[in-house]
Amino acid sequence: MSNVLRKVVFLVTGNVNKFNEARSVLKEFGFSCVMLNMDAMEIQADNLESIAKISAIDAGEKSALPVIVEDAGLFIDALNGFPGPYSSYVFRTIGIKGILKLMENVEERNAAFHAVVAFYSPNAKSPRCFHGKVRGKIARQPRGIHGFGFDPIFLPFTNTSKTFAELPPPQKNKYSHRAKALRKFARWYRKHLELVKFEL
Ligand code: ITT
Repeated sequence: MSNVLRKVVFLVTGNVNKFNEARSVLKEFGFSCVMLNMDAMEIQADNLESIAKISAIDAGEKSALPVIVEDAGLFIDALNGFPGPYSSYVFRTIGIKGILKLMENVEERNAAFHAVVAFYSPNAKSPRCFHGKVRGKIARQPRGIHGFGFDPIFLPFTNTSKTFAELPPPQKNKYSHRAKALRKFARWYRKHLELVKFEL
């Protein structure tokens, strides 16, 4: 039983797109991924790491499982990093339209997606974080049908002719912020599995 569970990563999220992206990255390392859609505490803070850590501790303690939480945001240079850690709220309120409005007549369109994966196990106690980042530009118009959130207006520098939403999921996963953070986590987790004791 426990050997099977050692191959499982519990991702706490309510976002099925995020889960699907994570699942295919973790599969590269032989891990299965289970979506834990639970009510974990989400604090409002000005950095992704604090948000991810607090959620991971809360979810790990409530579920008595080793868990990861992945928190991400879009940081736009010309807006001093806005919406950054407030991306979820901004997406739900002003959305892509609102961001494009704020960027009207702005020539400097550089931006980055950042992701932090926080791992917490009730046995290991202190959470551990892994970061991923991808730089690009904010498009003038939304384009594409894949992905989620701000993907239709993000043109990664590695492929500036296509937005993230124009790339099929395996291509976004080649160099997305989320994939980079998850790969760092997965490499570390493979080596440190003895920290995790399953009590199921
Ligand atoms: P959970 O907290 O339940 O995991 P969420 O959708 O709220 O799901 P985040 O807080 O990590 O996820 O992300 C905040 C917002 O940032 C999210 O709602 C999107 O609008 C945007 N975002 C994050 N990652 C993205 C990505 O890969 N592509 C496009 N937008 C993204």
